[in-house]
Amino acid sequence: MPTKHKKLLAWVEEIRQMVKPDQVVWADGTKEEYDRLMDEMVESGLAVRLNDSKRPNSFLFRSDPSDVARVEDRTYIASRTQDAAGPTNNWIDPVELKATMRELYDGCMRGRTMFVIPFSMGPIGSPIAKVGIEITDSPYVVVNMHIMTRVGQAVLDTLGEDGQFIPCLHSVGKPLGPGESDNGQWPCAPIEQKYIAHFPEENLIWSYGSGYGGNALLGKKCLALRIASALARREGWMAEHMLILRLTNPEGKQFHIAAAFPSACGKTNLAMLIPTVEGWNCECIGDDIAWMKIGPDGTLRAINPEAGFFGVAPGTSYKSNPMAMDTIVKNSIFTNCVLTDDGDIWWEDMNVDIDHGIDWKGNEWTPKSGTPGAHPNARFTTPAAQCPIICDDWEDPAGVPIDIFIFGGRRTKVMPLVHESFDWDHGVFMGATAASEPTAAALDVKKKLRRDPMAMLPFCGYNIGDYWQHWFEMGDKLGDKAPKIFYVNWFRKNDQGKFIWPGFGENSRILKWMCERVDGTAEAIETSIGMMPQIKDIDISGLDMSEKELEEILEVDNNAFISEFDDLDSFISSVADRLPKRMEDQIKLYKERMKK
Ligand code: SAT
Ligand code: MN
Repeated sequence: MPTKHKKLLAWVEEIRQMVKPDQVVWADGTKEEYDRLMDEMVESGLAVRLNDSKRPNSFLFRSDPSDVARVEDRTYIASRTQDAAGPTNNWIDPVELKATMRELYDGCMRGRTMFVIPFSMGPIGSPIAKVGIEITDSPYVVVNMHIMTRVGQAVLDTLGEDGQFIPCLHSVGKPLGPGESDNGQWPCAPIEQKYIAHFPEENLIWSYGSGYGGNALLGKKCLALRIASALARREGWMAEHMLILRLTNPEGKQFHIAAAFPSACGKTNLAMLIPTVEGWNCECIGDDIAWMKIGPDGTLRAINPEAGFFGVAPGTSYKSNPMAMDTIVKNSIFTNCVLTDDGDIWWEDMNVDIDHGIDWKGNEWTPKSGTPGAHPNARFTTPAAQCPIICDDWEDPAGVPIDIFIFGGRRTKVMPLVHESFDWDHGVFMGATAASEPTAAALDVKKKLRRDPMAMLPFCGYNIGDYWQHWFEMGDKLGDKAPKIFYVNWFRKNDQGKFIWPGFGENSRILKWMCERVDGTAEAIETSIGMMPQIKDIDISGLDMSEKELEEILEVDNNAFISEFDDLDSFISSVADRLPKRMEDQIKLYKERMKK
């Protein structure tokens, strides 16, 4: 045994007896382990080794068509009371859920290896980091965890004999009979047997039936967001669905930005932005999750708890995100992408032409096939350290001081390009009422417009009303050191259905305005939704865009917002008696401003 931690050993033994694997293997996080597991998966037909001269040490996996994204309908917060989970979560009684899941787990690893993965979210040993132990029967999960987290003996060493860890149990939910194998098929359970379960009061995660992404790599959404958000509230810090980046202006002054957008709204692209504005520089710290604590100097300090990027592949190109393209050149895992005839990967909007390949379902494919070659939620898993613009301080255990929060979503109409909150409370309101048109990252979102508070709708592990209250209170604690809060929408379309704002690197023009607002050097005018730049405040020189178009996306149409009052009210009323008084005040003020 690689550890003397009694509680850990007891938990591993308890699970072993329940799931009845053929063998137990403790993951050590080494390259030898990674290579061995990859060799086995290639051998068994689950993985394809890509052409080494094109993409060294990289692999392609194809999942089951029923297992391609997070399943929000099957994701549960099993707190003792329904009220603790609140209106935005699926709640089940924890006792009942455990009974149901124990039955599923009973013997579920027959014919398989049970891996025990000690992992750290955050640099090993950092005071902000947390240790998790994932038990899984998926070697695909093990190799992904190698990239996405810090895995191995060093984690067990920091844990010592009685350190705290978060137990994360995962099974693909497909036991094998004697002599049976997966035959190269992605193993998973049918949808009605999938459970992604969180027990926030026990810091416990139980996942069953899915092998994909956030359903199975339990360090990410399950631990670093759902469990951590509940922990953070109890302990007075923040676990947010935010990228982290550093911008440096021509004078060398640094600004740190944390930005929250729903899944698949371009967070990874923004995190690796190459500014088009002269003299400004951007470095990436994280692309998905920020853990933030108030530091000794009173500023809000952020770390990226992850070690890799699990990014949406389709749409990633040298135009949209050259730094991601240069990150995934080697040592990467691709899931549900097209396999090209020369043994490389491809996806839609990669800006590369191919005329034939094997699609994500394993079928012959050409651009004329009439179906997407890559699944819209196809992903790459790649080490953060390989990103050419990864910030030197990205693993600094003390974190970076956040100056700016950005909220946003995908709206083709109504929401203008950018606005700034009047104050902290107003900024909390802006984040809380953020709305977006759904993307491919969740299988089961059918609504046209979904309110996605702070982009945490599927990730807040407790009552959303209490979460907003926690935000208000963090503002009180931060006082004049609180970050400024902005809201952006890069996705406005014109009447021909074309995006008006060019986006990508050009977003730096907007970030620059924000930094100058922090410095007090840029102007803004007061509107009904917040402080906004005027046309003259945004430099569009060199852009293929007219002043008239800029005017269109900076317009605030009160009537359009008023027409969404009903939607806002029904969302807010779901929070019922957990609605913070300060949020009520903000809504009143907002409506008054709209009707002026
Ligand atoms: O939750 S995943 O990690 O699968 C991806 C996402 O939705 O952002
Ligand atoms: Mn995300």
